[in-house]
Amino acid sequence: MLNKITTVQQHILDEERLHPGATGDFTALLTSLTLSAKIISREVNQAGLVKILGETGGVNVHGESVQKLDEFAQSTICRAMGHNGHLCVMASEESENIIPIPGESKKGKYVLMFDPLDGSSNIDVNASIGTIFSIHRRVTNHSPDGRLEDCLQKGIDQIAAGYFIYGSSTMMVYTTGHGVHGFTLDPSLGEFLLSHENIRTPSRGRIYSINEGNYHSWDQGTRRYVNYVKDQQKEKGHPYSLRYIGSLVADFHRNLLKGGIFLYPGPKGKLRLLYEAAPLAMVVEQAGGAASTGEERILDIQPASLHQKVSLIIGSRDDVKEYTQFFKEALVSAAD
Ligand code: AFP
Repeated sequence: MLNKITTVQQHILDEERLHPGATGDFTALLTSLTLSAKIISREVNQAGLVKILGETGGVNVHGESVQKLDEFAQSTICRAMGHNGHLCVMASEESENIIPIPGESKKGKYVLMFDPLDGSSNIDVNASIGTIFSIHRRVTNHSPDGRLEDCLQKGIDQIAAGYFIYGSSTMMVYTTGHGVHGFTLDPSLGEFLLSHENIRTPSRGRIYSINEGNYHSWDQGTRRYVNYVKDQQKEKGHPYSLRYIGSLVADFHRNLLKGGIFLYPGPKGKLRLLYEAAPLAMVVEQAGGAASTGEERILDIQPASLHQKVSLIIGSRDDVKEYTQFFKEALVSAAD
């Protein structure tokens, strides 16, 4: 028998039905998000044409002024999500402060955190980029408007998380805590269709992804770990292959499907807890993998500020576990 055809809307609706008393608001919320991604995807696919078909002064073929793609993605998500009545507040990697829902719009019970266009330095070279999102239920009830407190929630309290990847095709990967599912956009239909049901990441991979140029600023544990995965112990599957494009969604997505470990270690870390680390940590754990700073589980971190940065070690469970052993051993030997 041929595989069934399931759109992302049907899938979200089925997931929502697992929760007794669900109102349909959550389905509507995620549906609006898929609309934003389709608009961003269309723009990303035309990125190279702007210079060819557009006019000087940043005007495209439609006579519209050309925005930088990351600004475009940010404003598209705000326009699509700010008026649907399901959110009380948003926060984005591109905005310093929380993004209130416009005054005239109905306020809802959900909070949206997002990185509108992750890996944007890759736009000009046609490599994959993505949008990362995370949804929480609001925790304040002082007024219809959400507050900073609603945004500063632990990853463990996310009710959904995922990403869109604008690559050789556009995909949506998401979880609501019942496994991880992937959908591929059929541009001719304008629909995301279920293509990767119940994704499970291998418990161990043979890929490591890290910016090796930063070697001299890494902590001792990370250096030892990276030297270890590059050694010649064939019985352990070493040396691992290095794959790193510098676009977190693309590096993460490959490792999720094939197995592997992505590392952006300290001392300060570069990646943002709320817009990058926590959403992908929920996805990877739901797929059977793990995410850690080396010292603690990403999902257990209580955010202190909107743009807090963390070290991120994420991917196959056994690889992440092995890294944390190296990291902790190095801390102990430094203390002795
Ligand atoms: P940009 O959005 O500025 O390209 O940053 C991308 C990113 O936040 C993440 O997607 C990459 O994994 C990481 O930075 C790459 O950082 P390095 O360039 O320091 O390796």
